[in-house]
Amino acid sequence: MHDPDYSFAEYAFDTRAIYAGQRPDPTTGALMKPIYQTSTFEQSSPGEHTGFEYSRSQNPTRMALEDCIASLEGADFGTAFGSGCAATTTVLHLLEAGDKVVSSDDIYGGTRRLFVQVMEQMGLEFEFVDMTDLEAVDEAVDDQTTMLWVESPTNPLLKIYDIEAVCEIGHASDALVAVDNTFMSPYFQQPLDLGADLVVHSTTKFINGHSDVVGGAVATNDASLAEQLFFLQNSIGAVPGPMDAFLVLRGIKTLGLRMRKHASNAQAVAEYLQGHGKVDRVLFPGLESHPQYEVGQKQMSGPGGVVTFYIDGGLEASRRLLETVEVFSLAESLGGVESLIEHPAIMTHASVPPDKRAELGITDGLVRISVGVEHEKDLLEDLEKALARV
Ligand code: P1T
Repeated sequence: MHDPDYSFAEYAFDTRAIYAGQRPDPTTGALMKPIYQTSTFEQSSPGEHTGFEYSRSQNPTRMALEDCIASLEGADFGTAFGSGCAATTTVLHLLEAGDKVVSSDDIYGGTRRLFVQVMEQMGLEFEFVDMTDLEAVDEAVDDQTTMLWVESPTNPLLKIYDIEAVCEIGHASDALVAVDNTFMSPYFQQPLDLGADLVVHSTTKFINGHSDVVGGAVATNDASLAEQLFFLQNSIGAVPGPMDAFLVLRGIKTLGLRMRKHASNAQAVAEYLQGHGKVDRVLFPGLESHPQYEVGQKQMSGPGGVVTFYIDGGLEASRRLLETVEVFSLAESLGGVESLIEHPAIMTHASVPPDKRAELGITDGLVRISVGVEHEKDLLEDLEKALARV
């Protein structure tokens, strides 16, 4: 039922974002994909149906979204989920008890929690390595390793890993490589082109872009992996509803426009912060001072919209800043049109044990900003006013 002929493969990204997977409704000509808000579909005789039986298995609105995301990632197959964590959970079910996953050390706190507090209980083993050190990755991969989990750039420290090199290491041991591409969106990075087997998204972030849906997605070019994913998607059942699928489809239409603005605003914010006396260090892929700047230039076509920095004065200073900003909202999440600011140690990465946080550098002075698409001047003035009161 998925329609590869409607991938608009020959068109540019911005065009695909608007049309891919979205054939006009054959009944009415409706340009926008209808919200097929139904749990089930009528059959003419037992087992004889239109290709749609039950909305956990197939839903036309969800499938349009899946085809659109696949097209943007340069993938043949897409699957959508009820959250980024649901997408990750489903991917991990490709593995079996006894398998080992070698994962980036700095990852979204909820992903680490899922790995260590849920999946380890089910017999998977995880080893976390700093993937900027390719020798360490090579050493960690052993006979038991069946998957490498790569988040790049990482959340919250924005470390950039050489995806092509990590894929080579994984594939030399016949391990699958899954890349969480949430921070870049397919607009700035396409991991399948770099050799990854699976690309995973929290569509809650840039892909939807309007902070009104929680969702996830997985895309692949491998037909046998896709078949397993469709089986697991239906069997586990962590699917998004039709309304959420519709909203993400609507958000996606402006993905390119938004990413360009996120990136230019974030560049301005990062450069401003880098020159500020109360800021110790800024981490942003668009700054030449970023330790993996060259790797980023090689595999990403833009820096994204997230900026992380260390403020002088620890928790007292970061708390003051977070309480004082007015245009920025103090909230978890990222990738929406509105600028958000948050404290990883207390908020998004609270579930990471304190010793691991300290090891990684997720300290009390660390602040993460998701730069929205407001006017640049208002964002810089807001930060200036708030930093003056720190
Ligand atoms: O929240 P959910 O849609 O389930 O997505 C989980 C997830 C997966 N991968 C990355 C890189 C993420 O950043 C997230 C969610 N992150 C946040 C909520 C956050 O504020 O960092």
